[in-house]
Amino acid sequence: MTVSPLKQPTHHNFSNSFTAKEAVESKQLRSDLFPIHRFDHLEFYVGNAKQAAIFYEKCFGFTNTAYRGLETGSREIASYVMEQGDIRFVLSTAMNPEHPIAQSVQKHGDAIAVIALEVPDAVAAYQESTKRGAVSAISPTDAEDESGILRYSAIHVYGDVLIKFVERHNYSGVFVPGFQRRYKVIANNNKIGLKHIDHIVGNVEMGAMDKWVRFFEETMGFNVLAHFDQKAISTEYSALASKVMKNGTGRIKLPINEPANGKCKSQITEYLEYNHAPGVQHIALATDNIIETVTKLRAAGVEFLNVPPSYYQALETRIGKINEPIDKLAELGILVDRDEEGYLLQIFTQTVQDRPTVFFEIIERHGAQGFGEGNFKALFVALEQEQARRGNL
Ligand code: TYF
Ligand code: FE
Repeated sequence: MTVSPLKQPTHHNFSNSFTAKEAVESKQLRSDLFPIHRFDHLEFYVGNAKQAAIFYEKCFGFTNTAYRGLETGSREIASYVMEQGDIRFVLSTAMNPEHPIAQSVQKHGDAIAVIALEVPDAVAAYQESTKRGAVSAISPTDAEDESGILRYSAIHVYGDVLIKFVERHNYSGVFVPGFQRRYKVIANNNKIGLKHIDHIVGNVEMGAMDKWVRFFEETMGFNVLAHFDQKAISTEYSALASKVMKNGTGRIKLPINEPANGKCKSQITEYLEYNHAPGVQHIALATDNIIETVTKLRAAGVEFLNVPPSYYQALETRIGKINEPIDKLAELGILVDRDEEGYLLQIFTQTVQDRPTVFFEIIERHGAQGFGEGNFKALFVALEQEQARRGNL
């Protein structure tokens, strides 16, 4: 495999420390500055990728499709590509303490390091975003092997997270150059039914949300799809404000949360304290049969947030009639919300590492394009109970 840089970065403004004033730019830029096909993958930096791969395989139903490590000539990094439906997670770990992945794990614990987007043109995505102020992380680079050329580039987003642009139309290999195919089908791992990434939520410091809203508007051409202010989603409960950014096609949805002042310590503040930086808080994975998916996840040992039984007594008054077995939803702890366009079913896992940082949402949409606003109160009460159990309220 050969790797060659294509071009040097241009000027930049959107560092993690720029001020609001520096970020202000004209709003005429807010339309697709460059197309994005889909989420390409999410890369996790972890302490033990071999064991994490087994967790995502046995508990979440992913299949390990590609690998790099000592056996394949990768001396510094081991990585496992885990796939299910259109979802691709890459679990990476370092072989020595100076490696940036080891440094990341020391600071954040296991965490999401890269949000990779598949684009038709990784040079254009890089140039369009950096010339509007995105900070360069990786200038356009070609990686080549016998399966073709994969082109990529990356910019910095909140915390230590990168947004990577991956152009793969000239590449036919299993993942990217340097990886070997490793297709293992495990009898019980292909029926969980997770289909695609619905949204990926970032937590930023108090007061920083609007800066990152402008980052997505100005450097990536995203728009605000929805916003939830402090009053709407908090008061006595774990307080936060949230704005949902989406790209032109609406397929890429990246909400941003910031802590707000409430009676107790915000759940976002708790995240920031343990992640020691802003970063990715939750990944929503879509299924078209949430009852089956959650039944299997629970059977495999995945733990979810518990909502009080009273939630289900009040349900039909709140959302009206839906064609779902309410008793089954109650048994599994699945939440329901409705908006003008339809309804959605959702549930949240407990955090998936020792630090109270990253967790998953499982979501099934029936028309509704929202995020479960009607569930925020019940959800935040449940989250607050978990915070209390950790002594962090
Ligand atoms: O993505 C969302 O907005 C919903 C609700 O800390 C939510 O999944 C928002 C904040 C939070 C947990 C869930
Ligand atoms: Fe969500």
